[in-house]
Amino acid sequence: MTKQQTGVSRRKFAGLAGLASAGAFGTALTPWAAREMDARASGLTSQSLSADEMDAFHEAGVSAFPAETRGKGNQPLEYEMDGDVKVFRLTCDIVPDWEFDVGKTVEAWTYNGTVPGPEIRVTEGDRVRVHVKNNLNESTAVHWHGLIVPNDQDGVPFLTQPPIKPGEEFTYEFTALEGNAGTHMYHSHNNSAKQVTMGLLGAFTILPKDPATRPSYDREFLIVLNDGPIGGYSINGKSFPATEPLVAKKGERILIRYYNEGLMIHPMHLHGMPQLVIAQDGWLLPQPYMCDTLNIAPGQRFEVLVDCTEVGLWAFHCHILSHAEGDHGMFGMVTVLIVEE
Ligand SMILES: [Cu+2]
Repeated sequence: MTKQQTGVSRRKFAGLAGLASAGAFGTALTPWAAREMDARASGLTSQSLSADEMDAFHEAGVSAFPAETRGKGNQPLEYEMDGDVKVFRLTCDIVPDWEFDVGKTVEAWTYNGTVPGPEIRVTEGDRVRVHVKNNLNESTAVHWHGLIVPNDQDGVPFLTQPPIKPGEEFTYEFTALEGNAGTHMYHSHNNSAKQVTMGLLGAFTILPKDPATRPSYDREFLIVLNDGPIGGYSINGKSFPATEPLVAKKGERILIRYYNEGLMIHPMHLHGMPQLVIAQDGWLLPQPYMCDTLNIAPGQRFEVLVDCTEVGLWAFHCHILSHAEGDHGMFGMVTVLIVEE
């Protein structure tokens, strides 16, 4: 199995999509972003746009995909060994200009400067220690969502621990229990409707000690959903066309790990090939099932396998359509599965 792929360039995507010559996009991005922002600022609606103007906005968005932006979440969090303990460090930091779409920035509350925060990845049986430093101007705490931990490590202020006040540090320590493998997450559990949606969230993966206990795959992708103040409807902290495509080769089996860190449900619809749902909230299903649209509620995680049998550019989006497309084209929870020959 391999870790998440590196991105496909905008130039390459334009070529695959049969859009105007790839070279034309070398300078298209900034004018597109400017035009898009002007249009929204001036309140243009479909009533005031001609069909050609609407088409131009839609084409421009796809042409800009995958648009490059500053900052990338889900990067593996490095650790140090202290004896047999894996020691991680998280710092809660405010980033004043998280770029969720081209030229569009917003204040984000982050772990280690990105949304989502870095991915913590351990193996069943690992002893884990996480130092959390709070550089926010309000208290926080970290909850290990989906992990079976001792009660005093569960991260709920006043219920299981004192809050981590501004400037303070708190250390969590627990064992990733055998049997608790799967797709989990970590996030703030203090003033959480604000702190989580502002960006204090991340993926926590527990790999099985024995790989044979879970289905195998060729590549994997993380899709962290959010619907708060960080750019609205987002995938991995970005809004289309700044989302990343999933890129696979024909014949490969990919694993998609979903996480809903938002406040709304998001039915994620993949064109072209079915999703085989194998796990919910980390737990392997006794009977995997096929679907093309998987509804994901806040707090839920799912693992699905997709057999990439069909070559092409397959739209992949939330099917609450107002989370994905408007008069000015696709935005928000939209990406593309690219299956290459
Ligand atoms: Cu949605």
